[in-house]
Order: sequence, then C-alpha cells, then structure tokens
Amino acid sequence: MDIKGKKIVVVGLARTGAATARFLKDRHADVLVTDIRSEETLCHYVNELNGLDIKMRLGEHPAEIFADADLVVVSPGVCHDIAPLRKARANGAPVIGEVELAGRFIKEPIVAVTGTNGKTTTTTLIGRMLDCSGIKTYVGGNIGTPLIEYASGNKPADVIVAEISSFQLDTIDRFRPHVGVLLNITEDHLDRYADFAAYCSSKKRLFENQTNSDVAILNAQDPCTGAIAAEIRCGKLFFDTKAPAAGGAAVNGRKITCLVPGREPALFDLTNFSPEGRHNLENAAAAALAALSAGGTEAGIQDALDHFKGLPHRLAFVRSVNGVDYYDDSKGTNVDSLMRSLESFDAPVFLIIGGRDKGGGYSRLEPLIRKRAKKLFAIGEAGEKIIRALGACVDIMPVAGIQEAVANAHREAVAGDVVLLSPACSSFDMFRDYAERGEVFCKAVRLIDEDGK
Ligand code: UMA
Repeated sequence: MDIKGKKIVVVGLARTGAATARFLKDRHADVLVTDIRSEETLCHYVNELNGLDIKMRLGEHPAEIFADADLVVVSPGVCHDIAPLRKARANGAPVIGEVELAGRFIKEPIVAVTGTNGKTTTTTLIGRMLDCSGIKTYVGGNIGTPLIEYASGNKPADVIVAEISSFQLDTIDRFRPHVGVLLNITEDHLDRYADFAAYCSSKKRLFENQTNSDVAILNAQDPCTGAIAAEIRCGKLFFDTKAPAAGGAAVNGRKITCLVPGREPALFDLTNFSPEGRHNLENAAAAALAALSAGGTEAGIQDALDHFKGLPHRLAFVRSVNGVDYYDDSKGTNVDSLMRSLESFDAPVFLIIGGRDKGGGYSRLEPLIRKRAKKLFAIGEAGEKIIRALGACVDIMPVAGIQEAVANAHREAVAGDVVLLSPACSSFDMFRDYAERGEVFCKAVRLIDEDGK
C-alpha cells in the first residue's frame, strides 16, 4: 500500500488513533488527526505525538479536512456512519479502520477472534497455547494493543493472534484472517447498531475474505451460527459439538476431543484448567481448535490449559468473608455475559447490576434471576430500567454505588451465599472502564470487616 506523501486523516485520538498516526508518519504520509474531544482532554495523546509533524484538529471534525483526503483511517470508537465519514466517502476517499490498515502490512498468518463474549479470554489462551508450542506469537487488537503497533515491525512474530470487535469489522475491506473464530452472538452494542441483525452482519464480516486455504471456527450451540456458516466458503470447524466427526471439538465433562483435518485427533484434559463456568470450557475448546489450526502442538496446548488461571474481572474470585464468596465479573458488560456467570453458581446470589445501558433487554434475565438471585443491588444510569424490568420477580435495592452495594450485601448475606458484581452494562457512566469498576469492587470487598455486619 502506497502511503508516502499521501494526505491521510486519522479520526479519533486515543490508543488506536495515536498508534495509527505514528505508523503513517513513520512512512512519510501527510497526517492530520481529528477528534471531537478537546485538546485539554486529550493532552496525554497530544503530548505523545508532539514534535512528530502531525497536524491536529481537535474538538470537532471540520468538513474541509476531508475534502482533499487520499485516505481516512477510523478508530473503533468512532461510528463508521457519522456524517463526516459519509461526506469523505462521497468525495471519493477510501474510509478504512485501523485493523484494515494493519492487515495490509502484516504478512504473517492472523488468527482473529470475535464474538459477543469470551473474546479476550480465548485470544489470550490461543496466544499462550502457541507460545507454549514454541511459536513466536504477537497478541493484540481489541484486547488493548492496536494491531497497527505490530505492523510497525519492531517485534517480528510467526503468528498474530488478534481480538477483533464488531466495531473493527465495520471498517474492514480486505482483512483476511487465516483462522477466524466466532465464539457467540447475543445482544450487545445496540446503542450503536440499528438492530440485532445489523450487529450480526458486522460479526459475520470476519469471514468475508477467507479463501479455501483458511479455517472458520464456529460455535455449534449458538443459534445465530447456522445461517452464517452456510455462507462461509472455507473449511469449518465447530466447537461444542456433540459429534466432531467432520472436524471440530466436543466438550465432555472436563475433556475436549479435537479433530482437525490433517492432524492427529487430540484429547485435552481440563482438570487443571481453573476458570469457572461452562462458557470457559467452550472458550477452551475454540482456542484449542484455533491453536491446532495455526500449528500448535498437543503438548503446548495442554500446558497452556494447565496453567491458565483466567483473567482479571471475569468471574474472578476475590475473597471469602464468613462463608460468603465474593466474585468480580466487571467485564460482564451485557445481559448474556451475566446469564453465563449466574449459571455458574448453585448458591444463592446477591447481584450487583447496572451501569450505562447498551440497549439490550433485561427481562430475558427473569427466569434465571428467579432461580439464582436472592437480591439485586442496582447501580448507575440503567438502575431504573432494570427495576422496571425485574422488580416484580426479585427484591431490588437501588444504591448510589458499588461501596454501598458491597456494604449492604455483607450485612445481609449468610454463609453459603455468593456476592457477584456482574453489571450487564458498560461502566462509562461512573468509571473510566470496566477494569476501574472491578478494582473499586475488589477494594470494597477487601476492606470488609469480618467481625462487623
Ligand atoms: N471520537 C471521535 N468522533 C466520534 C466518536 C469518537 O473523534 O464520533 C473519538 C473519541 O473522543 C476518542 C476516540 O475517538 O478519543 C475513540 O477512540 P476509541 O474508543 O477507539 O479508543 P481506543 O483507545 O483507540 O480503543 C480502541 C477500542 N475501543 C473501542 O472499541 C470503543 C478498544 O476496545 C481497544 O482495546 C483499542 O482500540 C485497541 O485496539 C475497548 C472496547 O471497549 C476495550 N471495545 C469494545 C468491547 O470490547 O466491547 C468493542
């Protein structure tokens, strides 16, 4: 791709925009970055690009900067359909995302993981499985490190493992993963998509450029997968299938049987695999198929499974106080994720729920809440909507924040109960991100006085 001397507008100045601008400037493009936030708010990134001869238009996206652009590169947090981008397209400028740009410069095979839930866990696991197999691996994308940083070429790897969000898929064109993994699709991000069908269409794009030599890995139990699978041209492997006869992975208790064409059948033991919940066994099965498809060894994959302790803020055990177990699932940012977490407990649950609503429906939770929840503590902007949806089936107490929820749960819970933070909402109404929300919860739990109620 020819970049030298080209007028390129980068839209969004956070992690992705800053890394993209640096990458383009290194290749001698004429770079202009624009962001709707002010210079003051963005000072961290502005300082990072200081002295690199990169132009900036902050606080707005003025129409004139798109008028003569040769290319526009968009951050995932910027909706691909905003008016300035529509205008740029009308003027003839290609509008692509950072993942598309990175994909054009990455020569190594890419294993790309998408899905509503489990992306980060599965991406991390695949990276560890390949590492343990002696394959030099770079892990990036939506997990936190923009893929364009790899394209800068400082740390060469044999295989790239990329977590890819629907936002990133909205702005691909030729991006083609050698192995594409779709974990599941359930309602999420309906504040950004017109409807659920539009969100599914976005996820489906992971496979649109794959050819015969590539592999698609899909969830046999997911209701949305069937229609997508029918349209995929390359070899398909299903995980969580009952019969992996034609290729795939079956989960039986704590064992996974994998059949990948061209490889010996493989059996993995999950006795030492610590993450809780049925959904994590699915993630492990998908990861094993992806790692086998990318050249991972059986011994390396088993080693990674044996030593994987799970990731912070994903159904992570925090502490037991007087027989009450506290779990941090702050990354549970949608209804489906909360359902999977609740299903992991047989004990009665005091649930802390709420935050910024993402447009999904909470009434789907009713049967599970009736079965598993003792009481709900509702926080944040979505509190009232949650009370309207679930107030008739469970005792719900609105609280000002996480500390108040933890204090009340501690007062009311008895030995054998579980206190779970799994908000089913994003964190942006009260916190920087889900990690900060999880830290606040963990701190409140650590401060509980065992002797006081
Ligand atoms: N902005 C505009 N114009 C707009 C809208 C936004 O200028 O119309 C600006 C914002 O003011 C902001 C920037 O664009 O400064 C948005 O940047 P960004 O949100 O893309 O932030 P990054 O730091 O680049 O983070 C992005 C991903 N963020 C999102 O998808 C929202 C990160 O995923 C990802 O880790 C990172 O790139 C590296 O690839 C986060 C996420 O929440 C974790 N992802 C969603 C999820 O997992 O559910 C999809």
